[in-house]
Amino acid sequence: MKTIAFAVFCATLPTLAAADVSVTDPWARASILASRPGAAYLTLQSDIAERLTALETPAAGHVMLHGSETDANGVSRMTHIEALDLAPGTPVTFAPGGLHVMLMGLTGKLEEGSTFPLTLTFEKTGEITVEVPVLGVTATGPEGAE
Ligand SMILES: [Cu+2]
Repeated sequence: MKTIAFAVFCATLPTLAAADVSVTDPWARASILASRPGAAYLTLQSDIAERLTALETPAAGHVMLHGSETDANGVSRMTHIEALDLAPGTPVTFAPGGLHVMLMGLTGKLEEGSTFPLTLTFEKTGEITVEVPVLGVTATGPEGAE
């Protein structure tokens, strides 16, 4: 019996090894009102050339990938990014004032101390779901929880 179980385990290994993308340090900032969009941040790294094509969460009706740009007058505005390309071995860190996951149409206030699942869809790797902790309203990163 043990031999058979081992053989099955080996046969499934190539599928597991296909997870070339890592999604780390997810976090979101607590929202004051559910009527305002929320924002979530994380770090992506891929061993292969990858592309993030979609994001989804039960916490929001519509999820968008946004960047931030500052124009010649120093006014910053958000830009919608259709798909994010990942170069092999180069981590991409989302942060306030830069790349962020925009959560439109929140189904409820993002309460500090709670978490919500966020599913990212990659062109080759497929779906990866992470649990996003909600930090305080003034948090600036995963270490700024206090
Ligand atoms: Cu935005």
